[in-house]
Amino acid sequence: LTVAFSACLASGVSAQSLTVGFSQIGSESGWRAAETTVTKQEAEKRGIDLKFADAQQKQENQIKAIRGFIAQGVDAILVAPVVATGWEAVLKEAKEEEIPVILLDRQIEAPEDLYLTAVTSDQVHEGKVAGEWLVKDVGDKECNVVELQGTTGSSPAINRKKGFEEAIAGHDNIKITRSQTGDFTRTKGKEVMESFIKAEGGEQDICAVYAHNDDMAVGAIQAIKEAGLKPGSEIKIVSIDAVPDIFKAMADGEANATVELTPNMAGPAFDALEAYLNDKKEPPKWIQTESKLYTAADDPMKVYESKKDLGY
Ligand code: GZL
Repeated sequence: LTVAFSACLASGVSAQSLTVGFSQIGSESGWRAAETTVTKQEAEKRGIDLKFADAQQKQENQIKAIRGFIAQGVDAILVAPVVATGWEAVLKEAKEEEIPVILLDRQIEAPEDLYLTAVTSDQVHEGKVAGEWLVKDVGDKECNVVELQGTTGSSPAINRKKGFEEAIAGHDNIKITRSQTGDFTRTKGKEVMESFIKAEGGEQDICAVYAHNDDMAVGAIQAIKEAGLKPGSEIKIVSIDAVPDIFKAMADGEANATVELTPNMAGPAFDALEAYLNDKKEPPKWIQTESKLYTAADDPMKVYESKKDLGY
């Protein structure tokens, strides 16, 4: 047995590889698909046995999956929480079993001792960067903005709205005249934009679209074109994620700006987890990922080429 054990160590395979459960929201957007791809790659790199569960954007499915992971006795649980509330009971069950939980890409309203850390961007900042771009682009021209919100009750939807409103505050020429959830999907983004155009009329009433993610922006672009209007010029398009297709739209002159969100939340999460399990190192409660503004001036097709094979 000793020989086998030392051979195992010698081969660099960790004596006990970790088993981690991952409760993923779904595949509502290109960005979410990329996050899943990258998380599986990061687990593979570390010899982590990843148990994956897709919740089709339903919180009750996530809670069921987490209970399943606890019953399996996994070493840790990753959760991308679809909404910000309703997690305390199930996280207490994980804590009772001493199974650390790490949040990916969205925050929750719960006592911090119920999770090891949250790996997310600063979503208020993302909304602010998007708003500041529009303020600069519009100058003192009158500008009615329509807003496509993310999933109702999710931290990105709450925070990105807050940040954008902070950026346009004090610029009375810029107003959000319509705001509705498109649930982070292209289909809903298109449907809601069609209803905005019907309600508001053409470009004379809508100067810009602020979408909480690129997928809803891409849906809106389709609706604007089908209405015979020009996205990217008559109606400016600003969103968040920096998925490949928004750069294709920029190259076609149909989109204007996006704020990048890295799909690699799992790398920092697994690093923090291993430091915690191996050396009892407590990570900060928030590990913040970077945000970067891209506009049509940033060689969009080059950026598209650099991202197109990353699993979006
Ligand atoms: C934000 C993340 C959002 C993405 C969307 O951190 O939760 O969820 O911006 C995805 O594309 O649906």
